[in-house]
Amino acid sequence: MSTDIRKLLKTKYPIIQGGMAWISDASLAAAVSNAGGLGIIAAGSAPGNIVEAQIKKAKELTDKPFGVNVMLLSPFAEEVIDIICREGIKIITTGAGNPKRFMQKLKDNNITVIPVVPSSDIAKKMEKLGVDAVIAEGEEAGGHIGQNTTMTLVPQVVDAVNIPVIAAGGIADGRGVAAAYMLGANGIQVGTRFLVANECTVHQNYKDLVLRGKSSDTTVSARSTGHPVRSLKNQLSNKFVELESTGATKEKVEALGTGALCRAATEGDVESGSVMVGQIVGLVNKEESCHDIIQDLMNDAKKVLSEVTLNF
Ligand code: TUI
Repeated sequence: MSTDIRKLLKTKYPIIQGGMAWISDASLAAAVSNAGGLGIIAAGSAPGNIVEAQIKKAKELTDKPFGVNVMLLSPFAEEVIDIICREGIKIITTGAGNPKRFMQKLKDNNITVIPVVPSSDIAKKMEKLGVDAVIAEGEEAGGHIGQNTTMTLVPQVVDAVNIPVIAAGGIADGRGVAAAYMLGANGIQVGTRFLVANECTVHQNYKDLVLRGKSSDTTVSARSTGHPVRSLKNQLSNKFVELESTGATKEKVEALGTGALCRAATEGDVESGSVMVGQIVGLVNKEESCHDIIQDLMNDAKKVLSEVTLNF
């Protein structure tokens, strides 16, 4: 399906900024929207009033549309949805669960719903719920992930559903964008590369590790909880290995993760905190504006596609 996703996103370019809890705030979201992509404020596990303040701030920073990412494991998901409706947000992405319980309210408020899906079965389930598109996110991504790679997930989701598919996980340059389109995607979501955007307010210690990190520096923790998370190897990830090898309860393993992303992202404690990044981190080595990142992604995708030669 050759849908022009820009019509659905109401953007100049077919690119969504990944919703990164504790990181994608009004500053990043507005900068991405001003640069022609769809900026996203991540609600994460924050209470409604915090998300509301970020929405109001983003409205001051941009007159372009932006969205909110609802992390469905959050105890505040329902009040965040209510604020989204009240503030007139017209597009949301969801992560870490099934948005079914909110669909009626979202549709009643004419909100475009784009859930992240880790498998083609879940993509089909989401299509039946009446979502507008899906983000097929491979396990290369940072943060909470599924078990399929982007390379295998995207074409299978494309074949499984009749709604637009946005590819995510492992995309940080024009080659990745071009590859996503070759797999049948109608658009792309980028997270890790925006971590080092000038407008991204994440702690500089976090940015420095992204700039220095290689793909083999990431690991997946907390598999035993059913909510595996990809992050950079550090003191915390070693503790997860230790704890999980003793057969600790799900509750104990989850407790180790509590507050860890906030510690890294806002306090800069990148040893005892969780530095969530995707495997493409090794390719991300330059701090620049959201405008320059988006221009580079789009222009380079066109260039590499125009230069493809199939020698067979
Ligand atoms: O949500 C993300 N990435 C995240 S959320 C997050 S905060 C967090 N911290 C600790 C534990 C859990 C979350 C950090 N990074 N990405 C989108 C995503 N969604 N990845 C995987 C999924 C997903 C998984 C299962 C979506 C749906 C699903 O099941 C739906 C169903 O029908 O059961």
